[in-house]
Amino acid sequence: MDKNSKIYVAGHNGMVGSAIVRNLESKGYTNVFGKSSKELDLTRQIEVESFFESEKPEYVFLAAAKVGGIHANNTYPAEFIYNNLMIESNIIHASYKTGIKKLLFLGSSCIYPKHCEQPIKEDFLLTGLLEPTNEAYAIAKIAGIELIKFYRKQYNCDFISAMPTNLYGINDNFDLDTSHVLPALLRKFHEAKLSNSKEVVLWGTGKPKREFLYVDDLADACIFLMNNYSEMMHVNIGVGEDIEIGELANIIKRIVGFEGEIVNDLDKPDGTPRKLLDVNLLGSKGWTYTTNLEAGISKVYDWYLKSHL
Ligand code: GFB
Repeated sequence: MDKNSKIYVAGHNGMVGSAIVRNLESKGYTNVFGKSSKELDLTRQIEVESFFESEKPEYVFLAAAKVGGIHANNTYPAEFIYNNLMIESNIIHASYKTGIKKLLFLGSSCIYPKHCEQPIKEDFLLTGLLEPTNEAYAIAKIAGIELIKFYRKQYNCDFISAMPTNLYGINDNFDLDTSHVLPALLRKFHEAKLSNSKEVVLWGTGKPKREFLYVDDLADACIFLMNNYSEMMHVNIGVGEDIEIGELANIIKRIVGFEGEIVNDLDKPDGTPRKLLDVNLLGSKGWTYTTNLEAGISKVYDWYLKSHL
């Protein structure tokens, strides 16, 4: 990408898209733009095609998606599969039709089989059954990877895919029904501290392990890939280590300064036991993360205090 290339970030108001915009602007890219969902409904093919025809972006970051935590994925599977299939199909096809220079599609580590060998290498995709709580979302994201692969194969499009591990950061969703674990726990511990509650409820056993990547690191990796990677294989993005949810809860409890107890709600699902990514492919290209988990959580908590009070 040149500093004045026309760059469209689909999903620029979300946690990932806004981090990509921040990173591009900090690197001196001057022609970065997005469209809100009110201005452009990405599930409508006609709207997306006429937007691409008139705007003619050169580079596209496909960070628009319907996303959510374990409960949202499990409760609204039709919405997760439909919206994600439509958004990615429309953008990828319109990008092909208007001949853009390059596109990066973002998936998720939940595309891999539930009982995958760990750490998970890129080529373990489609080697086993998926985790049921997020099967709808995973199938949509797998379809996105395959679209990217086959548009490259048949039409020679320079389209690539990146698979981030569990993400967190500023502009995250803090709604307790639909959020992921990290923002949910930050909010629960914070509110429990303010109200002098004796306990905070942790869903499930606390035993599953998750890998967490700060969203500004993810954005940096996406721009790195856009500038340095043009191959068929999707690329894992992560930190290369994971922790138990119970341990994560203790870290957040300490950062927030809550002094009560943590109790488990065993009626809530654990989800997949573990999904640690093998990040050697990205490492071999020369990229690694910089924000460690505690520093990242502290940044998000500072931001949360400023923006939610
Ligand atoms: O982050 P999370 O919702 O999603 O949950 P997944 C991770 C783990 O944290 C699960 C536990 O074992 C949850 O039961 N957990 C404990 C909590 N307390 C809470 C809480 O208060 N809220 C939430 N949300 N979880 C999602 C997928 O899976 O991860 C998506 O459903 C996507 O498709 C995303 O892949 C990255 O890591 O289980």
